Amino acid sequence: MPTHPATPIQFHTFALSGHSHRVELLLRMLELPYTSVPVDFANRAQKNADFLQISPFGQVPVIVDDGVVIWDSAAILVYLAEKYGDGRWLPVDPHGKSEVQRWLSVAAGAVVKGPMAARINLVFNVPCDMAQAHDVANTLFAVMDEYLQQRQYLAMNLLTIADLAMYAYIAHAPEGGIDLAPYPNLMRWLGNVEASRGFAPMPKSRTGLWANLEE
Ligand SMILES: N[C@@H](CCC(=O)N[C@@H](CS)C(=O)NCC(=O)O)C(=O)O
Repeated sequence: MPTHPATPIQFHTFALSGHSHRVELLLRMLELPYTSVPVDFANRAQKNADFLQISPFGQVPVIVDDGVVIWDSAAILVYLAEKYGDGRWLPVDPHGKSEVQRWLSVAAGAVVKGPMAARINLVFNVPCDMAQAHDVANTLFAVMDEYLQQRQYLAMNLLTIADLAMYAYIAHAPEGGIDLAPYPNLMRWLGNVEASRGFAPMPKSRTGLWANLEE
């Protein structure tokens, strides 16, 4: 397996997208050469015919690596970890792999329905049932807080793509009006990810930053 691509990976991204941020974290932590291609969400460029050629749902993130196009953040994390990472980012043994997959599933489920939904409601004015989003988020955070009581990381107690996939929308949950203070173990885990080599934060957003983004 190559440890680096021959030419920089093209990374189609939007700066305030947690799905993009998780990919950017892995690109940085693996020290891979990449070129960011910002997608102009203000002008809905994600739904342009050209972009739909590489992303059929019209969403970021997408990467193009030596002509290979991959869309969907979980698919990209798995690809990069398998191709350029050592076994630590996505363990090869069945138990380790299943622990990572479990959190990738949560990142596409409760994280999207809870903290992400609440954040994009307040920041981008995307409609949602806020009470339900807060409820999903607080149930998720309570489960994670207990799970993390004796752990530093989510899967096999090692930094893996599971942590990167879960990080951004939880760290930015306060932008959706969700307080993280009742979850000290969860906050400690956020700090562990932030202390990792190559970490860079997603920019903070404020309420009403960008109304009607996804209309
Ligand atoms: N399942 C996808 C979801 C990606 C996603 O929801 N991307 C959002 C930004 S965070 C997007 O591009 N939204 C624009 C749109 O749907 O028009 C993934 O994991 O990559």
